[in-house]
Amino acid sequence: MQPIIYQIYPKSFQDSNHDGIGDLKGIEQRLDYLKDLGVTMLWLNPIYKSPQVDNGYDVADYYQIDPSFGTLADFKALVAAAHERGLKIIMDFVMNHTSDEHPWFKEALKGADNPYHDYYLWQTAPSGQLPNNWASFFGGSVWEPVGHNEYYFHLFDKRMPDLNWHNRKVRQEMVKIAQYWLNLGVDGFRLDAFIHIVKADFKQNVITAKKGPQIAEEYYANLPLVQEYLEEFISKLKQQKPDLFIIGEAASAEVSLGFDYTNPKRDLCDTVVTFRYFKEKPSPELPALARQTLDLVHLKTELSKWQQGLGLGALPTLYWNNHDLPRILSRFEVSSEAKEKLVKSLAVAMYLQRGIPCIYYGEELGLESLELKTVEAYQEKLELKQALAAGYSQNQIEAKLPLKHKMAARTPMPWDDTKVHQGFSDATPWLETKEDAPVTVTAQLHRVDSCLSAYKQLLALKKTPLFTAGQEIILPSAEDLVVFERQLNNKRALVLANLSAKPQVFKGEFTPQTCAFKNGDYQVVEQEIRLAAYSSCVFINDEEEA
Ligand code: TEU
Ligand code: CA
Repeated sequence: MQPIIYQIYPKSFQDSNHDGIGDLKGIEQRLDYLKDLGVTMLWLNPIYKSPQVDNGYDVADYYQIDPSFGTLADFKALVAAAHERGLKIIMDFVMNHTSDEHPWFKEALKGADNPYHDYYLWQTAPSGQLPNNWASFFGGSVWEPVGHNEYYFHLFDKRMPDLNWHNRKVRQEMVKIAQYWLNLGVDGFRLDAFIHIVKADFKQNVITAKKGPQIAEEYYANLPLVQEYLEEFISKLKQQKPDLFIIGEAASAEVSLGFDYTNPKRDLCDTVVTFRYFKEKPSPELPALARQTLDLVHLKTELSKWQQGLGLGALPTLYWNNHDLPRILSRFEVSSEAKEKLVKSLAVAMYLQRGIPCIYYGEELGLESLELKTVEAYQEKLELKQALAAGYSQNQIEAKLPLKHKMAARTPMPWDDTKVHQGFSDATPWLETKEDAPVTVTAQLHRVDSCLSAYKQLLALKKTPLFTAGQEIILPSAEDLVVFERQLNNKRALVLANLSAKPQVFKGEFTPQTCAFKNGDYQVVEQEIRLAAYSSCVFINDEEEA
């Protein structure tokens, strides 16, 4: 199965009950829009019952929908309505940790003799010391004290204790939860942070002269046993639903691990999301404030490694955005006139490659990271403090935050420029921006040259055999130019995208025939294709007819 995934951040997609929070009924109301866009699978960020310390990644009850999103009946209705339209639904599966409000953890806190104690990870340490110097991804130590020199382990927020996957009961519970949702009709899962479910021996410290806790993924990411537990988990689910779709979040995975996690000979992921595609160019600014400019050479190298390095049958994930990254447009210094052209060229450069597109809500409009109404809304206290300490003024910080912060990429979907809050809700949205988004669905829907129209055309092209099953050959090109060929039997496509403000030239042996997609301007002069700033085009040759 080769889906085209659309990622919905449920809080920000569509509110249906006037509380400013997106919900399941709201998503259901927008299914026709999604069908029309041409995507085939919806991934919902977590909607389980949760105190929302980390926007739902802190699950208090895996069997319930959080009341802010609706009810189980709403969920069933959504699945049915999606399936009626041929759209599949996958859920975010949070398997590395629970909320501290989960009943298992509340029981576990009662003491070492409680049967749930071993569902989590514990260590003791002499007074005034920590069990080791490993750092949490959310800042500070991974260890949180609970009295009597006892500590529990948390890789993310301290209110998100990590589960003990060595405990067979934990593994069984996780299978049971996934089976429950499969019974309700879901088509698969996005496995959250699965690479972290196994940790090294806690007795090991990171060797460093630096003081304080240190991030050290070698102790808590991609350890060999992860694959074993993953296979056990997925093989059990496949017994129930053989065509289940699994997309694993493998942020730090290199392509060789990508190969292992998607090995079609085993019951593992269908595809994984690596964060390695995107690298920032160095900047003199404090990291918390710098624009995350894209290193395109690095991106092209990584993409070609993933194209070549995955086993036969496994496909890379193709994406520009997700809820943990600044929106892609905010990584470019681009004039407002050129933005739409760039958005389309980015889509050409990524989604026509061999692999599984994963489109983040709003990107089809060219939505950017937006400035939030209050600094607190960024939820990044640590970096804010660092920036203030480094002498930046509050104003400087506020102006720069949207360039970097994930919360600025989670703003409400702009549906309608004629309605209050752009049609997202008639109440104040849970996350407020300083200004309305400069793009909306209604403004783009009937414009043939809008970003939205280009996405529709490109997704239709993507569904043709050449772009689904065709081989991919990445061609050498100038730094800001992406050029590749797709081949299937006698059909060939040449895809070119200029991601810069400068004109670019490609020299090749390809004789362009049919232009299947054009954005901006190009000229073919003998063996050269000249592309204007931010322009892109797709040529298709059918050699039988040539
Ligand atoms: O993100 C996890 C994630 O990106 C890390 O696992 C990553 O491996 C780490 O930062 C090192 O590179 C997921 C969700 O996408 C995120 O929104 C959640 O906050 C997080 O898990 C916790 O559930
Ligand atoms: Ca609502």
